[in-house]
Amino acid sequence: MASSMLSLGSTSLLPREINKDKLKLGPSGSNPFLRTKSLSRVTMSVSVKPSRFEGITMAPPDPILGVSEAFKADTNELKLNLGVGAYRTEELQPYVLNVVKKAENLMLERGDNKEYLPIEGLAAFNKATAELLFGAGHPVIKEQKVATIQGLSGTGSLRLAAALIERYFPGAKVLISAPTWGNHKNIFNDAKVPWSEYRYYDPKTIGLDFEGMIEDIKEAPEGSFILLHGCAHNPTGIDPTPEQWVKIADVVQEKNHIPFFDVAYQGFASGSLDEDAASVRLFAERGMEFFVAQSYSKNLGLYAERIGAINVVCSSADAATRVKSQLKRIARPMYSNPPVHGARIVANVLGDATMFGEWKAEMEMMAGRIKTVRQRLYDSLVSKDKSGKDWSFILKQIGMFSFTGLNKAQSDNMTNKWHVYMTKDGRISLAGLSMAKCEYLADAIIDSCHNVS
Ligand code: PLA
Repeated sequence: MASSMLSLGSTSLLPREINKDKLKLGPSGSNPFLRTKSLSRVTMSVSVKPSRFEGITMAPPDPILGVSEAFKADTNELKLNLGVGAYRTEELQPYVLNVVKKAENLMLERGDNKEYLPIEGLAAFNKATAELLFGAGHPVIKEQKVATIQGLSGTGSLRLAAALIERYFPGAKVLISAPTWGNHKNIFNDAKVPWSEYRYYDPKTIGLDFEGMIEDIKEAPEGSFILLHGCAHNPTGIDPTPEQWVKIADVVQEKNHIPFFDVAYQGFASGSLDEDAASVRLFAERGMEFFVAQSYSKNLGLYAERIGAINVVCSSADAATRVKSQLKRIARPMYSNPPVHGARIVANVLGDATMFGEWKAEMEMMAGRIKTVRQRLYDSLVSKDKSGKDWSFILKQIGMFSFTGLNKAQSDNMTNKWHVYMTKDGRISLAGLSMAKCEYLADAIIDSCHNVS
């Protein structure tokens, strides 16, 4: 089309004369991309390559994944990427678990095919993932009350559940913690599910605002969905205590709310898969109906394989069958069926006692390394900072992240002056930190904290 509109010289046609009927690019029919110039007797029409997408403005960079893009563009050798929650070795290299390589080798040896999976995903994966969450032999599993379908990791699984909520609970609100993982809001916005926040983090105590949380959950309209981080709350690293979980379950039950767990770090918080599933299991024991999204990005290091699941615990096997059929109906027009590779890795690792043991050992190693750098960062801060500031909150936080309390200007200083890349809410991923870099990071934090307001 572009070439037919470009003509130079005295024979050129005015834009209005070209494709008059075909070009309906503006309200008046004029083509905004054609510019006409009159040079004495020569009329020249030059077309700028037309785009139908002029109305599409530039989207802002993603607050988390955009940080990795900025990091890549920085050429300074001191640079440190503490933005995305991705595990790195002490040498700051990505890590593929040995047990994952072993499972992949097995798959190659077996010559597994590349046929489509069913819409709900790999059966062996769905069975194993629900068992990992609730514990094999749990009544909800034995009585077939869980609708599990494989999702595109945690994000895709959350999105499926959000679509189910939008379709079957019109107008119901989802309550999310303030703050929460940035993408939660996008997921519910895109699914057209209304949400509001419940109090969670108290900047004064750098701890959990438990009273506020309970009050807000109590005040939410009956039958709301309450989004809870199963363990290792992102971004704060602050989890309720077991006693507080009991109270949360009490109010959720009292108000007939529907819990919606996001379990993205099972095994990464405490190092124990069972301990990290305790919150979910507490709700299951009460016979409640609820959602659980799972991810294997972090605990099995399968980030790019996009492997996770959505589980809906129902009060009967019959309800679970119906819910599952509707989840499949949502998935089919979105992506048809999920990828097989990651599902096979998880199914192999979880389904083999030896490999399962190897996985646990590697996960403990990863969780352990994060704990060690957490301690080293704390030690460096305490020994270098002469202001008397209490840094003990760093040790109290758990999981991959530390919520430093640095504000946006201070976080900008971390990046612009120190080349430390982090999210603007003050979160740093300790999984991307090495022992060798702790002192440098402490210097950057102390400078940003005391010299920038
Ligand atoms: N839920 C929470 C609470 C998360 O922190 C993340 C990932 C996910 C779900 C989804 O991960 P998945 O889709 O890969 O399974 N959060 C990361 C990455 C690690 C991200 O933002 O996508 C983060 O840096 O916060």
